[in-house]
Amino acid sequence: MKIIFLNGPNLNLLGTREPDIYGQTTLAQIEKSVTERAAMLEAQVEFRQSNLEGELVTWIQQARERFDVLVLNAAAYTHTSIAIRDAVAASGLPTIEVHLSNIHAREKFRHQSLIAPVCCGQIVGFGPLSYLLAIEAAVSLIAKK
Ligand code: CA2
Repeated sequence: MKIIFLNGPNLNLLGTREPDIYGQTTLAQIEKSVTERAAMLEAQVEFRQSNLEGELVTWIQQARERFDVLVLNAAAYTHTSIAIRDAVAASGLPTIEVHLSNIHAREKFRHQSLIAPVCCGQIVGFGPLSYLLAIEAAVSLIAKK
């Protein structure tokens, strides 16, 4: 089973700025813990980050060929990108939306996700644990197929 984790703009800054909102864990540390948990579940993971909307769209399009599940933290594009939503819908891949913070408890402009309606589910607000919960959800989705 292969799971791709795609991360959107500014998530490369995790652990280096605004620790009060996003914590002190870096994206590389999240990737390490996700990879370790995935190995226990006999899943393979690939982890990528981009600040570019078009690059994320291309990766989503390509993911259809090589992966069973997409885990997506589109960061700020969650709230703005019809292009990413359309790519997720077109990919036909089961997609799990994740966020570190609870977007529903933050500014109003973060309450809406354009991506949520084309996802299987949304995991928000647990910090780096959101990503580990997403692996459990991904494995369970595939097992049910
Ligand atoms: O909570 C999340 O995971 C978000 O996707 C993070 C995005 C935000 O725009 C979404 O509303 C919720 C922001 C990612 C920026 O990450 C930073 C990390 C450290 C310093 C500055 C930004």
